[in-house]
Amino acid sequence: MPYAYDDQNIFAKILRGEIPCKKVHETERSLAFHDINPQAPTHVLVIPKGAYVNYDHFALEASAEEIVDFTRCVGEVAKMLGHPESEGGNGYRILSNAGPDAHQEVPHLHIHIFGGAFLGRMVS
Ligand code: DGP
Repeated sequence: MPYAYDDQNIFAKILRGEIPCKKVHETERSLAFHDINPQAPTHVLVIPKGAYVNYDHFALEASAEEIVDFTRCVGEVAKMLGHPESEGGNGYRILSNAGPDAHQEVPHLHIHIFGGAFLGRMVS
């Protein structure tokens, strides 16, 4: 089944400037902004500017330039926020929900970055 991207999703509207966001960082191909409903002291979302539904869509169909830009943007944001241990921080967590079993709410790829508190252990 081909990937079906809905350009009326909320992050597509943020990218088009139709609704506001609290921007943290922007690169040529990616945007990072604060989550509207933070689950940790730091809760930032990083999205590619391209129309990708989820991680597998992006990983399999995005260009090398988009993948490098997005991956770097996540790292840059973590660093800007001071969370990596190499920055004197205490660490952080990245997460991406894909599809109904993971309770993906917004059908545009986003990586959550959580930090600023002990985050507990995830199910593994
Ligand atoms: P997920 O369940 O992984 O699809 O998470 C979607 C996240 O998006 C959720 O943590 C709340 C956040 N969110 C939803 N609508 C908005 C919005 O309009 N602005 C911002 N900044 N975040 C939003």
